[in-house]
Amino acid sequence: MVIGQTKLFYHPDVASALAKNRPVVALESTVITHGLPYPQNVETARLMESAVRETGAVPATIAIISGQIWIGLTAEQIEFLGQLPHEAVRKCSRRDLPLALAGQEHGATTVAGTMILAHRAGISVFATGGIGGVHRGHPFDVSADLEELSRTPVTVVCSGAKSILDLPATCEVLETKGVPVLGYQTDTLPSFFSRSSGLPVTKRVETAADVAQIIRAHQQLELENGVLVTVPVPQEDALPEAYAEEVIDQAITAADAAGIDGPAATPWILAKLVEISEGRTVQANVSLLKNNGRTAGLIAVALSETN
Ligand code: PSU
Ligand code: MN
Repeated sequence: MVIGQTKLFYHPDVASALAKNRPVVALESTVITHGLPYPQNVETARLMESAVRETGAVPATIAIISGQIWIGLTAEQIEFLGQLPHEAVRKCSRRDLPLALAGQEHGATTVAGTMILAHRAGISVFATGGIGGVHRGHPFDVSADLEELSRTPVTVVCSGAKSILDLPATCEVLETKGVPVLGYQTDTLPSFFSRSSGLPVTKRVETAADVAQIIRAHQQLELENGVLVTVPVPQEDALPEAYAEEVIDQAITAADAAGIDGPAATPWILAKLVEISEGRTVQANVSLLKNNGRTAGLIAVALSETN
């Protein structure tokens, strides 16, 4: 039997950075194919990669193209994925990866899928927008992202989770699963479009070097779980809390009325939010993605300096 022989295909810049132990930041691809509308999705992926590069780290956007796992995409590959209709790309969490490979399909990796492949590639820092969690009103719809955070040692830099989720329940699950939730210059968990959910984080940190020290201690303990770093959306692009709550309520009510659940729920609600807010949610989304790319870059650089 052949085990552990899946080939990873690397962008040359990523291969060379990894070979030299230079800092690399993984980026997910579901946000490109299922999270934002075209062409903002492609533009945002590009801006996020630039934000990582400006810190001195190398970005590695992860996706599956025709059944091949790519660690780092070219601009052409990002454009190709970004233009595909949702239905042409499998949204890949842990359970979906073998299906995409065996079927030689195109696959976009979620937070869970990206963590698995980043870890295989030897990348320990990953930036995204928001993680999945426990869905509001659907306590048994728990994202595979939470399970992955409990079993794969990658640091995920994000802006918390959207309040399309039950945030207190999501925090409880993270605690049970042993995932430290660090607040980057904040005492409270950010709620994606807004800077605070009011819920406390496990520990506030001030700098990338502080985060790097915690990651290093975590590695020395050989803990198998992940670490979550939460960064509030930049002030100037945050949506007023009451407004964010209002559009989210409307989107969830519409999803429930339409009978949408399972993996389709998050992309459906995100698209509905863009529609209801007439695009206002997109500006906040793009802004926090760039900022998280930059923060993850700073953390990866600080981590490489603690070697
Ligand atoms: N939250 C967002 N934007 C996204 C996602 C979550 O604000 O694009 C995506 C991420 O890829 C995340 C996934 O990992 O949705 C979670 O989906 P599910 O709830 O089906 O696990
Ligand atoms: Mn879900």
